Amino acid sequence: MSKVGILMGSKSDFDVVKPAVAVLKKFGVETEVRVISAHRTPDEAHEFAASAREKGMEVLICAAGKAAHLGGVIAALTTLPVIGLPVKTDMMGGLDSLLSIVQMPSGIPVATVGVNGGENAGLLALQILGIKYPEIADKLADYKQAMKAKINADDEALQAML
Ligand code: RP5
Repeated sequence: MSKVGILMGSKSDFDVVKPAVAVLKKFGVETEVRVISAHRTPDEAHEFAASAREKGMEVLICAAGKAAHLGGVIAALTTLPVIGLPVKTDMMGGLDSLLSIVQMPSGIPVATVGVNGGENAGLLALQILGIKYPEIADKLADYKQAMKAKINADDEALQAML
């Protein structure tokens, strides 16, 4: 089965990354989860990106905060799709991270989810994989159906209360 590489710039990002790991695990997708920094360990970042495809990875998720260059640096070094996951910060609530990741110049796209959007990062990786793996697309359809059923049930319960 396919593999999603999940990088974070610091171990302090791990709580934000956990929901991505959890949803990929729930769908039976193998992950490789690493702490690699664009700034503090640039050689490791380069090595990871350069070898990711030959190691069987098909999508990469890069979580980072503040001057969050990890996704952009990795995307510069691979043709795999890169999902950026901005981490909330004390100073600007993660707006700094979000803009650092989403505002990539033309040529190097990073598909960015919301601040602390770990679950969406995992789901987006699954949707990309679903193009190639019908069993993942089928599970995603079930997931959406369950979400729809829950919202409909919530709506009915609300109507009954009013
Ligand atoms: C970034 O700097 C990391 O992604 C992290 O969000 C932020 C702070 O890192 P620590 O100082 O907590 O290690 O590189």
